Amino acid sequence: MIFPEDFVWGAATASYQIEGAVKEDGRGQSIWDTFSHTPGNVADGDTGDVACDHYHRFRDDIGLMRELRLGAYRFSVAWPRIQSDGEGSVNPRGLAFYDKLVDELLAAEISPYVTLYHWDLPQALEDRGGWTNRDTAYRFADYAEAVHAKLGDRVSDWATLNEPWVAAFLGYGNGVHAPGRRRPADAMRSAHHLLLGHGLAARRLREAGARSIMLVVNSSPVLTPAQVNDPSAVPSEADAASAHRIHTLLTRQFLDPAVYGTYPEEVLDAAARNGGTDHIQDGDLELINAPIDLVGVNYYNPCVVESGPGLPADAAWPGSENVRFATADAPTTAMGWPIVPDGLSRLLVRLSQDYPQVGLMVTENGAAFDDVVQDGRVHDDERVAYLDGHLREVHRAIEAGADLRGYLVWSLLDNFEWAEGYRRRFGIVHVDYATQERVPKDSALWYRDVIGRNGL
Ligand code: IFM
Repeated sequence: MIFPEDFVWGAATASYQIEGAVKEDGRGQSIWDTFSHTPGNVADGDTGDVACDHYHRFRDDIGLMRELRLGAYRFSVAWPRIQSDGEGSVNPRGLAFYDKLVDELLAAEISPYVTLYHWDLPQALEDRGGWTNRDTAYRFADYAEAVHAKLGDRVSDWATLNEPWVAAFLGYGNGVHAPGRRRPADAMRSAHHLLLGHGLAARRLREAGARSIMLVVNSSPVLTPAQVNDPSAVPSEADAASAHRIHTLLTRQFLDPAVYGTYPEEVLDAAARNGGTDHIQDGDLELINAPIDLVGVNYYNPCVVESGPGLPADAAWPGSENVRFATADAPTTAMGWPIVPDGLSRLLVRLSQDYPQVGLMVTENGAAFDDVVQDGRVHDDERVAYLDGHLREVHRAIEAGADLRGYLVWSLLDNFEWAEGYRRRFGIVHVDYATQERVPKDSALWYRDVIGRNGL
């Protein structure tokens, strides 16, 4: 299975999950600092204070990337390093870190893919309402422009937001993520303001000459239990309606406005029944509909649902009345997430049909397992099988016509897995948090060979 000649192979990380150095060089506080330091929010009381200490070890980490033959590295910029309070003057010491990172990557012939927002909102903005406040979208656009002004001469590939569904609905809906708010109405407002921030930032980036701009979403095919192992299974009308509704809330809520400048009716209806739609102002959809080049797809597992008459909406899913979230008949990762590799090809083919005017890139895919170091090696056969299975489906989607530009594994390093802390290891490189020693797992060596062959 050989991939297209210019197919991009790489790995992804995010600032708060790996950098540490939370008080260095003028970095302000983020909502994840506040949230993780609040007892009860994160497993084992873990925080990102030190994480993988990548802020100090990035040169060695790039050395590892080079050994693994990565062609691309997707990282995120910590907004509070650039503007400690989320607005106003730009902190040159914060920018200097990313400046060095980019130079070092380019020297190693690795293309930088910069994500501007991977959830570490400056706390000062949260204190003024966070993403429920329309003004945050405008502050985000200013920040995006400032980062582009520093890095844009060397970085061509930009992502505005990572997984706005997670930021809005886990952050403001069920409170599992920072800032830990639990109001469906806040989640709906936040989702809209995140999209507005995306559109405003995308326009500024384009005006400043960015070559490629993408929006990264967490997307999944939404299946009924029978469809998990049998794509041809025909669901009942009620189950199909539930699947359609969840697909709309998860994926179309973000991609329809970004790509077509429209909201699906179900989304407007969910907003109307959760706080109202006043926050959606005339002209917003035109702003959100800024031209983008790519949609970044983060895929881990399918979403499995069936209908359940009279069920109340899930806190993370306003608008999901009458839907029951079900389990898939499939093996699971250490996160308890079902492993369904062909969910990825089903998803990519569908997205390429629904949004044919944009290209696609798998910007995250990977799995957590309970890895152990034995005699200096990590034999993570399950992860190799997971990645192998999913890459076959990526290839299948390309053959089926999806305009798929690349694949980035999540993640380069074991890291701070949000509310799960450090106990969940997603890396292809093992990190010993006591010593900061890095050990490439068998999956990393396997991936290096896949990249070398440009195929499986
Ligand atoms: O670790 C996260 C990442 O930050 C966003 N996408 C999903 C990953 C695994 O949960």
